[in-house]
Amino acid sequence: MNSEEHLVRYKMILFGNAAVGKTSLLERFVNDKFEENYMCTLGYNVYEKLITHTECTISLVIYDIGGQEGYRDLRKRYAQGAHTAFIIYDITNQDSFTNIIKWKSDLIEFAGKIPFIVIGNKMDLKDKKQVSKDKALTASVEMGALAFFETSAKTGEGVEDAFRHLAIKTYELSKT
Ligand SMILES: Nc1nc2c(ncn2[C@@H]2O[C@H](COP(=O)(O)OP(=O)(O)OP(=O)(O)O)[C@@H](O)[C@H]2O)c(=O)[nH]1
Ligand SMILES: [Mg+2]
Repeated sequence: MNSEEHLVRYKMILFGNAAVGKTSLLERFVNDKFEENYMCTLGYNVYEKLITHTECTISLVIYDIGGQEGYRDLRKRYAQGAHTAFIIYDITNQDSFTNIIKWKSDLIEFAGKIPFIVIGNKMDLKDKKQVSKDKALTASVEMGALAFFETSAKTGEGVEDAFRHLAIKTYELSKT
């Protein structure tokens, strides 16, 4: 069987504080674009991207929901039935890192115990870095994340790797 014949579809959600770069990561990954001006996501948007793996093609259907507190009910609704997730912070914003614990508990409450990866975004802003890689890696392991990646939606560094890693790991876990 070749990979096109075997299509697997996963619903993915992105959790993290407002302005950490959820929409920017998706725009880079799906459309290879980057926008400097911040436009907070009003409600939600849905993206789809195919990932080719040796055994199958994985379709990621990705829900990008605004990170503001007021969207909690919307997040709860759209997180239902999700198979996999990113929990994202901004490496230049300590508060966004402190909150990843809260995002993980929302994830479990809304979607159950699904696989997730922790992402430290905006790695291009090295001069403004507030959260060390070591600290974030330790926290990710303690939280039970599948992996930890630093990314830049601006330069594209790490973005493709992070999405691919999550999609393939989610597929491998579904076989066990
Ligand atoms: N330098 C830099 N800026 C980034 C990066 N990712 C996002 N930004 C900027 O950060 C701001 C917020 O990005 P968004 O992608 O809108 O953030 P969001 O998490 O979707 O925010 P909400 O929709 O409000 O939840 C924008 O001004 C982006 O240009 C990055 O990797 N590097
Ligand atoms: Mg957004």
